[in-house]
Amino acid sequence: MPDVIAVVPQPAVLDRTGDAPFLFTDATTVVVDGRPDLIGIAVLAADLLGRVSGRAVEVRYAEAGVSDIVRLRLVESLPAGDEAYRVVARNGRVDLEARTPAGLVRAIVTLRQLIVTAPGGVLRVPAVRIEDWPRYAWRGLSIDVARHFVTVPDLKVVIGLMSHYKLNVLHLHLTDDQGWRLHVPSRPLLTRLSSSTSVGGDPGGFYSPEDFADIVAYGAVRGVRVVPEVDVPGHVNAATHAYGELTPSGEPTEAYTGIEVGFSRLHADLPATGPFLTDVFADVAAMTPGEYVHIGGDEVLTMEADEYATFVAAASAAVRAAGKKVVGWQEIAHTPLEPGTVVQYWDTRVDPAPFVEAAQAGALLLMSPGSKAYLDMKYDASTELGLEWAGHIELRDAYDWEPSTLIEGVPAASVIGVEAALWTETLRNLPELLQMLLPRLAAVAEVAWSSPERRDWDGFRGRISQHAALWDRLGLAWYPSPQVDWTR
Ligand code: TNX
Repeated sequence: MPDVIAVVPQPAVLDRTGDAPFLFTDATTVVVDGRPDLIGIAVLAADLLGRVSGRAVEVRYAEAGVSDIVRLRLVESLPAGDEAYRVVARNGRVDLEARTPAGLVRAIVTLRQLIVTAPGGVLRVPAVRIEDWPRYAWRGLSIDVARHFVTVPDLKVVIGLMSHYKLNVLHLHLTDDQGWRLHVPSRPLLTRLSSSTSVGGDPGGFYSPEDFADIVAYGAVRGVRVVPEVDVPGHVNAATHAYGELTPSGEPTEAYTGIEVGFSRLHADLPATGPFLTDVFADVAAMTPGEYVHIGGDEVLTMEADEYATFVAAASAAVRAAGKKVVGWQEIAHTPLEPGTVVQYWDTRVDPAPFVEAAQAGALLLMSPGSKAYLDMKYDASTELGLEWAGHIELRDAYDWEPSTLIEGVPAASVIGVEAALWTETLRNLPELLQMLLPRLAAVAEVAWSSPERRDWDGFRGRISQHAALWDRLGLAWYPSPQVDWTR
């Protein structure tokens, strides 16, 4: 029986070369040139391969005397793009090549997925040649750490999973009515007074600037960058609870632990509001090495259009003044936007005209359709966790959709990518998060990475069925969708 090749997302080019397979043995060693930017990647490779193979893997800086080599190398001769990579596996050696360290991470996780346990317990990698690159530059996962806090260790597990499926953007929804989760030095009361709450009276928490830097660094090594979101001018009860000067009465609002949306708001005509926006976005931008900061902008149900537009302009100006580009939820498309602004599409029930106009004016569309990519939706009526406002999302629903034709009239070139979202009104801990993410995150990842002619449901179904063994080995919770014949 030929070895199964169960790489997810499906690579652009994958050929069986007919050589003898690479056998993973106690001698298997990662070899890399001793350059500072590559040593960290080599250590990551040794760790990831060690944990999937159950063998300790060493790192060396020369091939001499090594018999079963996993060779990491930066090369120029690859299709364009920072994340393109090549994997060539045969008896005795695997070559992992890319133009950048981020590309090498994509090669390493691919090798990890290629390892199969043959009868007798032999670990082997089929002899293949893979050349691969992403369809979209932005392949994200948004996590709501406001409704329920997600600790740094738990977030690292999620980042590892993202990296395993070649996702590259972690969008953190850091603020909402129920809690403020990032310490902002210029406004210390936000976390002092508004971080201990969560939905349903569950415990809260927040990230210190050091925690945030730790998350950013952990992601960076794994090819995942962080986009922080401070949601304004709605979803702000945590802010108005901490700073009464943001309310017309001057009195702080009560803490909120329910799950209604749309009731809280800032006020453009209060003197404290402008400085709040400027200082908060400046501080958040300063903590963010990535290009983008998200200003929220969703579900502002009690504000006139003019005042809303004033807020979007002020928040955007603060982000740009701090040297970052702006992302906002789809509602910002109703206001004038600078070219290059990213509009995150989520509610598929609305008129597409504003998105077409925004795209014509130079905005980029990020696709997070609630009915496909909202991984907090229930799988079916029997799912205990999750919400249902956008419908039920079984694995095939998360897989079978095409980003470039999702919004009629938006040109394909205006679509910057795809982002899954995980809102946490009902999700309280890591196993609950993982049950909603697995297996659907892998489906959305393939939508984002693989070109449409390489994608098909039956192929995906067959490949993903092989992944549960690793999820089990790593102790990750997952949902055994009845749409797949799982191999465990
Ligand atoms: C809509 S999507 C929201 C969130 C909720 C989510 C629940 C978006 C921009 N706003 O406030 O948590 O639905 O699925």
